[in-house]
Amino acid sequence: MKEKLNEILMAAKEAIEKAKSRQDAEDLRVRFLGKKGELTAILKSMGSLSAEERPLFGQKANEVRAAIEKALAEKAEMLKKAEQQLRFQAEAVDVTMPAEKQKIGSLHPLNIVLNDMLEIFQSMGFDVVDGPEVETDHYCFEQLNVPADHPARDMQDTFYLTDTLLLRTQTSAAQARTMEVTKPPIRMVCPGRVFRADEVDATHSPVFHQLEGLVVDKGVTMCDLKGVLEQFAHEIYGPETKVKFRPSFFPFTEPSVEVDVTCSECGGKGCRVCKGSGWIEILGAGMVHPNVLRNCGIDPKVYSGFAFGIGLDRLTTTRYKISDIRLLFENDKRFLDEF
Ligand code: 2NM
Repeated sequence: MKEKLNEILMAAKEAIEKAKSRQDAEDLRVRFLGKKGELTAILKSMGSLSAEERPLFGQKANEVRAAIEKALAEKAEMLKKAEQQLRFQAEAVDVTMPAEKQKIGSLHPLNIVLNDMLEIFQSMGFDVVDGPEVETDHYCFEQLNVPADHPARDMQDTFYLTDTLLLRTQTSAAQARTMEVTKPPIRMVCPGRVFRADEVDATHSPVFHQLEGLVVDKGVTMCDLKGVLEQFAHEIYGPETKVKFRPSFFPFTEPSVEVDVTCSECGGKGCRVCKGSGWIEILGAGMVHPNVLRNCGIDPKVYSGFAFGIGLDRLTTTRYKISDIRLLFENDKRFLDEF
């Protein structure tokens, strides 16, 4: 029977050695030490032993039980440490790994172009002025010498909110407001959204962007206009760019001009972008009409001025080779991410 006890101890030690999980260890505890376990079974057969043998056997059985318990406890501790080790490895954070790239916003292409333009004009001493997008026909048309029967005032072309309120068709409405309350010299640019009832296609949008400029002072001439706008064109398109002034007509200026620059795509040779002409129209300008100055309370006999209007949208689409103006307004993240 003593041998039997030794066999149980050996078998238990071997099995415990091989246990791979805490559940395995628990199963072994039941198998060897449980109520129906092997050690209990053999203790139950103690009755067949003699009175001398019994205490010896009992002592030996207790030693075996203690040894198995100790082996199980040690194994359990080992398995717990191993499991912990695995968990630590799985949860480990490598603080030397490069961080995930932070996504920071970028400027909309229109704002990149606008910032460039504002910097150029601010460096020439222009103030930047804001105005309301909802305007009156008084400031948008009357003060700017646009006659009542002018097609621009038609319902077909302008978004009217009421008889007299409308979405501004040009930012110069804000300049009329400034002229009314400011004694010259005035040097200002007005950037902003403007609205016209256009059909939408790849080159037209009912919402677009302008930057209009105005200079009023004593003795301002067409030479000043040419100098400022040539400087602007050279800074935007490069110093080798040629600039051409063509006679034109606007109700708010007299004389009026349109300004072309040599095509930045082909350098003036003629290509698809400039439709073979070698030139691209970039802005309209002129000497402020005496009626406009007078309407706004400035004496045209004392003061003169020049003004200009530049579209931002075409400048932006040609600079970044954007094929469709609608991309500027759709807020498609894939498009915006390219800037
Ligand atoms: C243009 C073309 C020519 C213009 C006129 C004025 C103001 F306020 F002085 F009357 N501001 N901007 C103007 C002149 C705008 O856009 C193509």
